[in-house]
Amino acid sequence: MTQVTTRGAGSGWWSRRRILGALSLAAFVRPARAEGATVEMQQLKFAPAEIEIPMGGTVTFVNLDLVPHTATGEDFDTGTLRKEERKEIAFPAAGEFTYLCKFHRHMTGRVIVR
Ligand SMILES: [Cu+2]
Repeated sequence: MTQVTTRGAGSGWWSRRRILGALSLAAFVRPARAEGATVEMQQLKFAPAEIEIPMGGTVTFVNLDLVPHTATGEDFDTGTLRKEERKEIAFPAAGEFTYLCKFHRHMTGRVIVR
C-alpha cells in the first residue's frame, strides 16, 4: 500500500515535469510574441505603457499627438518625434528599460526584453 502510493506520487512528479517542459517549449515558439511591437504616443501617454518583446526584437514608437514627444531611456532615445513620425528602436539585450518623454516627464513607459 505504501509502495503503491510512493510510486504513484513519483510518476506524477515526472509527468508534471514533462508537461512543464512541453509548456516552456510551446512558449518559446509561440508566434503571439511578435518580434516587432508598436507603442503609440497618444493623448500624452504611451500605449501600451508596458510592453514585452523577445531579445533582439524592436519597438516602433509612433506619435499620434499634435505635440512632439520622445521616448528617452538610459540606453536609447527616439529623438523628437512630431505628429505622425515614427522611430524603430532595437533591443539586442535582455532587461527592463524604463523611459519617459523629455517634454512631458509624466509620460513614462517600460520595455521588458526577455
Ligand atoms: Cu511628450
